[in-house]
Amino acid sequence: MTLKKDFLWGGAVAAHQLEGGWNAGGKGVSVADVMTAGSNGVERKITDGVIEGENYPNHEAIDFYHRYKEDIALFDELGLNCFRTSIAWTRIFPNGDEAEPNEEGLQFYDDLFDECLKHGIEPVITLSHFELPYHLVTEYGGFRNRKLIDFFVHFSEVVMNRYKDKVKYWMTFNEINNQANYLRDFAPFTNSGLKFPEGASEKEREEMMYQAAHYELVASAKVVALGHKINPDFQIGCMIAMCPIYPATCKPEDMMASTVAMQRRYWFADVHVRGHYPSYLKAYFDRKEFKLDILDDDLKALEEGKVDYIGFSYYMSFAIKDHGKAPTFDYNEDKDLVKNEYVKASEWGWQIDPLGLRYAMNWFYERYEKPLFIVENGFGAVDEVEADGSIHDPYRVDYLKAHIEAMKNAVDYDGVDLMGYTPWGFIDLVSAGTGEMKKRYGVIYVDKDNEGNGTLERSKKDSFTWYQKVIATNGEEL
Ligand code: BGP
Repeated sequence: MTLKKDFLWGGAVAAHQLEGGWNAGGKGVSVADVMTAGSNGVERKITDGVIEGENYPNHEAIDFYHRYKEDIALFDELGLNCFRTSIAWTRIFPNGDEAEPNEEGLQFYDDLFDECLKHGIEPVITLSHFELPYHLVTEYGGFRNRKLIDFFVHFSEVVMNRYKDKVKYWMTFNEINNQANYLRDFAPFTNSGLKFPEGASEKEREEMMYQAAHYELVASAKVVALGHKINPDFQIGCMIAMCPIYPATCKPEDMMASTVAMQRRYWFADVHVRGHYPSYLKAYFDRKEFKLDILDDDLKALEEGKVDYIGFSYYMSFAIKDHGKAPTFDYNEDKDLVKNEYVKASEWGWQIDPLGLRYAMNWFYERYEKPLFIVENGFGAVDEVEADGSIHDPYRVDYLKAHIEAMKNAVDYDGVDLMGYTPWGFIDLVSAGTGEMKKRYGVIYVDKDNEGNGTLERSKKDSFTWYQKVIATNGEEL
């Protein structure tokens, strides 16, 4: 048998993309709650507070907040032994900076985790999944402010203490490395809540991004060290968005461009796992003359808070071409990424590359020799509901199957230590990037459209039965 006997088979979601109940039970407003829907290439808009009449898809999402019992019964039927979700920070601390937590919010997750455990499903918890309390943005400037370290540590301490006997697997910041690619005001795919001052130059934005990233990494390390004190059995990981960047050709300059682009995106993992900044990043900070607030105590905290495992998402790969400049760390990958003619892409342009998953697993494992956990993978597509209510989604099965095969090869042939696999959005939910419902990842269908119409009723797609069999055979039958 390729995979471990206790392999974690699950599904992944994030609180703000499925719970709804955005102001229920004393919950405060998060960054995700002030983002309007986007679609057809139009980006999500960030409003300055919640505006009457705007469409905020996260406000209702798929109403998991009220339907979680029925949903968890379905997850059990699917055969999941773990369920990855996040704790919405604003349910526990509505503004993010309070001293005392909101008991109603804490109780909600107690009930949710009890329900999971009753069904033999282990919760896998992300502490921050693009859900920063909005108040921390308006009042403090998000993670540009050192104070956010303490707020995050306090929130984490409260929930880790409260759920120490119910949750064993934790992750700190979802896809912490995304911010390397989004140097614009608090983009949907980041946790930092950065709002750049008017007229800030590219260099200034970049410097602020590194500052925020540093504070997040220190906060994460402090939480890892604290979590290990709260319960030595805790397994606490990081979470990296992994899209390998191949050289477009074997031209040496392309190869170097790929190496440098990988450093620029994945240095976050170096800090999480090794507990210190890599040489190439220190050289870059010096060359750019960034004035970063990095204290000796911070460096000590990084050293003392190394993660136990590497959680990562994998959806696609990229390719990069040298454009005549010497590849340095400030190489502009946005301009230099090229289409890879050897792979197909999804309707949203995400390049489909199952072998890239095996490549990514090898990249992580060779570099760090730490257990890996694939905590997101999946295919966003438009599904058609037949007249009889059935949903045939062979494209989704093809995608997942090819990726699970690649993952098994990494375990079998390359000896990678793999803890589990939790496909993204295994129950349809709101897309983080676009705010759409029509970009579906689920093996469970949810009746709701982009405009918010629908009964919210759940039904099984063909891929449900397929994934059920995969789990039941521990990945032997694909
Ligand atoms: C990851 C995020 C998820 C999720 C997924 C799919 O980057 O961690 O929150 O949404 O991407 O992206 P999208 O929803 O834009 O299709």
